[in-house]
Amino acid sequence: MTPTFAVVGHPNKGKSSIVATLAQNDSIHIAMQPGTTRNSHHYPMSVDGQVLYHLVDTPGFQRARKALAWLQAHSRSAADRRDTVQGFITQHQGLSQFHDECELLRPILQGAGIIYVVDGSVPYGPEYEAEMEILRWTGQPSMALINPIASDAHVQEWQTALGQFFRTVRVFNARTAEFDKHLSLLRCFGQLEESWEAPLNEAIDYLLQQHRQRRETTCQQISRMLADMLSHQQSIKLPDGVDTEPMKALLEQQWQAFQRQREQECRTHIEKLYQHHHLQRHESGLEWQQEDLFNTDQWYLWGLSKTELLAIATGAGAATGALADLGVGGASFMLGALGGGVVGGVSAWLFSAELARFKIKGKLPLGGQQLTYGPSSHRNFPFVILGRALYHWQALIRRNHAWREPLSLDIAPGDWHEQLSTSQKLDLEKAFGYCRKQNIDKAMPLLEQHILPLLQSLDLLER
Ligand SMILES: Nc1nc2c(ncn2[C@@H]2O[C@H](COP(=O)(O)OP(=O)(O)O)[C@@H](O)[C@H]2O)c(=O)[nH]1
Ligand SMILES: [Mg+2]
Repeated sequence: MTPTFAVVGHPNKGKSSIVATLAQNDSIHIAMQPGTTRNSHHYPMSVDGQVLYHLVDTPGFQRARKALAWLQAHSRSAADRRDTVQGFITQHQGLSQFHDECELLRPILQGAGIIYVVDGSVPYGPEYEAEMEILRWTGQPSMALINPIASDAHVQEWQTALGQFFRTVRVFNARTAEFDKHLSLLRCFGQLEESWEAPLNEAIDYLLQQHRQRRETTCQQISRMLADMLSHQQSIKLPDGVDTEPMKALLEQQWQAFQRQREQECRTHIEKLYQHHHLQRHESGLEWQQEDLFNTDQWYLWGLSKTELLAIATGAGAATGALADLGVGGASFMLGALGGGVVGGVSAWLFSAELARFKIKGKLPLGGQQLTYGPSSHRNFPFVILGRALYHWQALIRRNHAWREPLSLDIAPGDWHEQLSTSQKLDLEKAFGYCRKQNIDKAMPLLEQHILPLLQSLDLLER
């Protein structure tokens, strides 16, 4: 039988949040108001169609003391307690008085392990004891989780109290716990009952494998996006003799629209890969801070300092030493240095917004002329796209499925570019060059080869 865990406790302690996080399901209802979950729901955690374990989200206890009083009045000895709980469910089936208690106890009597959830930011109180006592009467394997919702002010106190009712007590923050914490919690679940150990260990192996696979797919997606964006040209055919000048703004706009749309497509794809299906719903409120792909003033936000942007533009770090020696700091000084011929003409438009150039081809076979914009020849543009993609991915993999707020990109992009050696930068430059020449087959393996280690370096599990 697939191991099943019923997540139970007081209303509004993060039960649904824990289920959402551990089942990687962002469609589970998480509410501000207590008591909105009225029935128990099973959520399977599956990888490649194989169900690894079930989590049951339950309503909270509503009348624990009264329920316990009923149980005590109907039990003769410890030997009949489980049966008494069964009798309680049968007796109150379909009645409103103990509806929530019946809902949460039923999956437990059907064999689920008990995960009792409390909030470590509020003090312990004896009113929880009736709940824990009822759970004990079921005789099912159990553990307690302290979810520090607002703070960890009372965690210590809870640990002491819970320790008297549960053999295993863990602190687990449903919203911020990182992936390795999920795995260690699952390992803990596997310890509750002998027959659960093997399936839970298998589940952990599957999840680790899935984690690596997703990272590899992300790498392919980002590489493909880079190739598409860097190779993109926008063309328009015009009759002979027509002035091409008025068409340029339109063409440039179309080119930019393609770039934005392609980047969005990649993001959505990666979000779906990580089972964040409802992120889009929040898109109206989605604020990508400082985010404008074409605002070159902001490019340094995407993981490259201006010095580095310059260094890359002048040949993959070849000029870094020279510039450092010069003590180059501000952009104006740098432009001065450029004017002085230190790094040559290639960087003359380094800080300009000119991402690509126009070409006109006359005398087309069927007559007319063709105006083309792109591919981008800007040396920094690919590094900016890459930085933004890494940034988005980093924010995404740190996001548990219990979050309902819009994805915000408030994590600094970090020093990803510092991971790159000069030869890697040169290789990436080479790949970007293939893209610009629309030689995607040659570009892809090089891109994938160098982007995967970048993803690994941002993955907390690898640290
Ligand atoms: N900051 C924070 N809020 C949480 C956490 N867990 C739950 N919440 C919030 O607490 C409320 C109740 O959470 P929910 O999972 O629906 O609790 P349930 O009633 O026990 O299922 C919701 O507003 C959640 O957003 C947490 O770990 N951190
Ligand atoms: Mg709930």
